[in-house]
Formats: sequence, C-alpha cells, structure tokens
Amino acid sequence: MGEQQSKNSNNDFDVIVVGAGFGGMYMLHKLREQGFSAKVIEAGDGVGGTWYWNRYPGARCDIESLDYQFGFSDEIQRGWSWTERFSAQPEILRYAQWVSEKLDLLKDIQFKTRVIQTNFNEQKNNWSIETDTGETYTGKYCVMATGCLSMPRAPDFDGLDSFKGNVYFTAQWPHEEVDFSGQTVAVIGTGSSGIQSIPIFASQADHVTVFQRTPNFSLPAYNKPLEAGAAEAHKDKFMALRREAREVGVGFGNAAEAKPAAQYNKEEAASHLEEVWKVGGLGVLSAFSDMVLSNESNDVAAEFIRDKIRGMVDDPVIAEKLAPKSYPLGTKRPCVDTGYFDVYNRDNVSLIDINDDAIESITATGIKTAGNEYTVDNIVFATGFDAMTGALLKMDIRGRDGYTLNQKWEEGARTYLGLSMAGFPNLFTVTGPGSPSVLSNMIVSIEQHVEWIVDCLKHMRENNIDSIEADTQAESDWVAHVNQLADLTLFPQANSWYIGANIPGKPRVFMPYIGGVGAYAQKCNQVAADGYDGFKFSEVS
Ligand code: FAD
Ligand code: N01
Repeated sequence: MGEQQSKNSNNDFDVIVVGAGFGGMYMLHKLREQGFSAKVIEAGDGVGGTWYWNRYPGARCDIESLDYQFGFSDEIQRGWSWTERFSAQPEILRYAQWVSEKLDLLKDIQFKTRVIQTNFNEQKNNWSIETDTGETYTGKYCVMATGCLSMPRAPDFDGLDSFKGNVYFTAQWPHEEVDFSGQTVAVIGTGSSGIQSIPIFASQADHVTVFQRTPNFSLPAYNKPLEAGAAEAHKDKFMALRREAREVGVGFGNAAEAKPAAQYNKEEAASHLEEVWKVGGLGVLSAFSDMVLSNESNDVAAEFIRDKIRGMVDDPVIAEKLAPKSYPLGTKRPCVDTGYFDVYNRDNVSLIDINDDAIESITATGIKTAGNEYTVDNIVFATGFDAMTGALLKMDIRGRDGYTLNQKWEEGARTYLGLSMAGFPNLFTVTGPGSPSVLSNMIVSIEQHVEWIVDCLKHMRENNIDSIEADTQAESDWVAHVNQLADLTLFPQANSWYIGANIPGKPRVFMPYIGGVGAYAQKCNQVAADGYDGFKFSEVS
C-alpha cells in the first residue's frame, strides 16, 4: 500500500468508493491526502449526491446552512459564503461543485456509472466491482458512500403506466425547469419533499390536489437572507462551534440545557414552546429533554403544534386532517417549511385524505380514488426513499463464501457501529444503519465516519495488516444495543422510514443509532484505541 501501491493499472486501486455525495467526496480527499489510491464511482453525472438528484422546487436544507457544511478545513469554510439561513438546493449543489474543484476531486471520479455488483475475492483479498457500463474495478478496500436517502421508493400504484400526462419524482427531478403554470397537478406524499414543494406548485398551477396518507409535523423555517457581515463573523467562530457540535446529540447547535416538560406549568410550557417556535427550524423538537422519552411530555409539544396548524388553516375540517395525531412528535422525521399550512387557504389547493378516500389506481387522465376521479395534467410522487439500506441492497454485495448482503439482512440491517459487517471483510459503510446518520447533521456524521475509516486503513498499513472484518459477536452486541436504546424511546411507536415501515415487506428494525453523535464518536474512538476492539485482523503473509 502507500506510494508504491498507489500506482494502478487495469482499474485496480487501494480503495474503491461508491457514491460522490458529500460522503464520497470527503472520503476521496482524505484517502488521497494519506497516500491511498482511490477511485469513486458515481451513478449521476456530477457530485453532490442528494443535492444532485433532489432538484424539485423548494428543496433546501433544514439544518442551517452555517451548520450544514464541511467542517474539516478552515480554508474551505472561509472560502464559501452562504446567502440564506436555509439554503436552497441550487446553492448547496454549487457548494458541492465548488468543493470538488477546490480539492481537485473530479479527475478521480467515474461519473454516469452505476455499481451493480461487488464481490469479495478471498484468494486475492480484494473487492471486484462490476458496473452497468461493463467495466470491472478492483480495490483492496471498498467504501460504500451510497447515501441513506438515495434510493427512491418505487410507486406501486395500479395503472401508473397508463397515465398520459407527465409524471415527476421529487427525488429524480429533471435538470431543466418545470413550470406548472396553467396546469393541474396531483401530489402524492406529504413528507419533507412534498411539504417543501407543494407551496411552490400552488403558486404556479391552476390547481394542486394533495393526496395525504399521514399528516406530518412541520415547523416554520423563517428562512431569510444571511447578512454578509454576520455570515463573515460566523467564520471566525465556525471551527470551535463545529468541534462542540461533534460532541452533542445531533451534531449542530450547542448543548443547551433543556428540562423535562413536567418542570413547567401549563403557561410556562406554552410560553417556552412559543419562544422556540418563533426562532424557526427544528428547535421545538428539543424544547423538552424528555421529548422522545415520555408520551406526556411529547404530547404537550405535539398539541402546541396541532394548535398552530388549527390557527393557520381556515377550514377546521382541513386543519384536523393536517394535524398529526397518530404518532408522537419527532418519531417520523419532522419537516421545516415555508408557507406549507397557509397553502390550504388557497382556492387552488385541495387536500384528499386517502384514509377516507383511498387511491385505487392511476388512470389515463389522473387518479381514481374509491369515491372520485381526479383529472390532472401532472402527477408528482413525493413518496420518499427505501432509506438506509435501499442503495446497499440494490448493489448485490457478495462477501465471504458468496454470502450476499441481501441474505445477511433478510431480517433487518445488522452492522458493527454502522461501519462494517461480519462476513464482508475490507468493506466499510459511511453513515450505515447502526450509526447516528439520519438522526444528526449528516455532514458531521459523514466526517466522523470518513476520518475513522481512513485512520483504520492507516493503522492497517502501518502494521502490515491485510484484512479487517467485524466480529460476529461484536456485531450482535451492537445491534442489540442500538435496539435497546431505541426501545427506551417513543420512536418505535411510529410507522416511519427509520423503522422501514414505508416499504412493504421491509423488516421492521429501527435503523439509526439514537444515542447521539458525541456518545457514538466516543465509542468509535474507544474501539480504535483498544486496538480495533470487535474487529478481526489478518496480517500480510
Ligand atoms: P448522498 O448524497 O445520497 O450520495 C450518495 C451517492 O451515491 C448518490 O450520488 C448516488 O447516485 C450514489 N450511488 C448510490 N448507489 C450507487 C451505485 N450503486 N453506483 C454508483 N453510485 C451510487 N441531511 C442533513 O443533515 N441536513 C439537511 O438539511 C438535509 N436535507 C436533505 C434534503 C433532502 C431533499 C434529502 C433527500 C436529504 C437531506 N438530508 C439532509 C440528508 C442527506 O442525504 C445528507 O445530508 C447528505 O447529503 C448525504 O450525503 P451522502 O454522500 O452520504 O449520500
Ligand atoms: O419522503 P417521506 P420525503 N400512497 O418518506 C407518502 C429527507 N428530506 O422524500 O407517511 C400514499 O418522508 C408517505 O406517507 P406515509 C428527510 O430526512 C429532507 O418527503 O408513509 N402515500 C409520506 O407522506 C426526510 O424525512 C428535506 O403514510 C404514500 C410521503 O409519501 C427524508 O428525506 C427535504 C405512499 C413520503 O415522505 C424523506 O423525505 C426532503 C403511497 N403508496 C427530504 N407511499 C429537508 O427539508 C408513500 N407515501 C431537509
């Protein structure tokens, strides 16, 4: 490995990285910095991952831009100036492109190439990676930076192919502008993607019909332009703030003291929630320290938001349909919106609760429900993702003895630390199931994983170690720990994508690690300090 092995021929590299979102980009940079040869293989024809694919109108981050950026380089953070509190997709994509140019990443990324199979070769102790372009790459190590929310959920409505109008998927939005002026639009799905895009569609279209299965808690963004002076001043504090953020629960903000709801009387609780609500963004979720531990506490905040919805939506029947009541606040991913609930006061927007009037099929002209037929020019599917495991399982990953990841995960994802799987030597996942990933500022989690993986590869190089594999017992213990923690919370009460409930037939296992990014990073560091406890090494013979 190192200088000598960095040279490659015939598509052979030290490390093959799959995916060129923020995870794959930073992985490539870090690997090259440490003298490893690496190739990134990416299905899209540009960097940015999530921000390359999700180009629907209204798409923006819901963790503030000043937090939702790389923190590994002071030079990078100083070189980019965000223009909005919650930046929109085009700006985040431009940022990803700018970083890729600054770090000269593009020359080592193979775009428009999808990995369709990966095989571990036990004799050669390496991975061979097959692509849809017919090429084969080999790497001693393989790092899956394939994203937690990168495999759109395929809609399974009868008759979809018969629809004569236009069909759009928020997660695969066209690169050219789509303008619904003078047209009618049906939107299926009211998760974050639907909630962000519906107000924009409503401002363009003659009519928008929203098909809702489960209402979502959504908090106001109060988005605004960032004043240049404040954004510049923030740069002086950023590195220290980021160090602090890596120690706290969700990887942004600081460890502000929250109290259990029971420590407030009714008026105090309402005024506290009002204060947090006024700030905008996700803050309401951490207004009480026991928000996801106690149904009673949770309901105080949930009822506060339901009342806000009732206050924003003129028609009380529609307001009740939009007010979530079937799961605790925060146990399905809440949204951050701009003008979502107000949209239902417009004459050109209707809400169909499909629990009352189920979708039966898609027809040539629109959507047929049990009681009606809706004729539309366009259907937008904002129906989400096969989250956390979808992209990995799609790839046909074959480990030791041809054992596939699909076989291993038949009853749900099993990993050690969300980083590695028993039976799959020299393979790593960035923000895999079993790590904080989607319950955190993902860029913080990505950086922590990338740095841990590259430190591990350096350790192996320095100690002549040839292969690394998670120990089956360590993996089982970690899976049990992740589940025990989740079971202490209200999360299992919701039919969420965190638990695989949005995909028919997917095993119901709570996938992310809920103990927080600080506790998790400590565990990873301890594992490394203890000689990679829970991993098996084999030495170069
Ligand atoms: P991705 O960005 O998903 O990149 C993975 C890449 O892998 C993709 O480009 C994909 O094409 C490629 N890939 C997958 N499979 C293959 C294959 N077989 N062959 C080749 N290439 C493959 N997180 C936050 O923390 N804050 C936010 O505000 C936030 N906003 C979001 C908004 C939207 C609309 C969505 C969908 C997600 C959001 N997220 C947010 C989560 C977001 O996914 C992460 O923050 C982050 O961008 C993930 O980066 P990644 O590199 O891990 O994965
Ligand atoms: O997907 P979702 P998303 N018939 O799964 C409905 C991140 N993100 O793309 O809830 C009818 O949340 C489904 O109904 P139900 C963020 O992490 C962030 O919106 O399953 N309806 C739901 O309403 C987010 O959580 C931002 O009952 C069907 C919707 O479709 C994650 O990505 C923006 C259906 C899907 O909602 C996913 O968000 C966007 C069916 N057959 C995304 N199938 C930010 O703001 C599904 N639905 C940062």
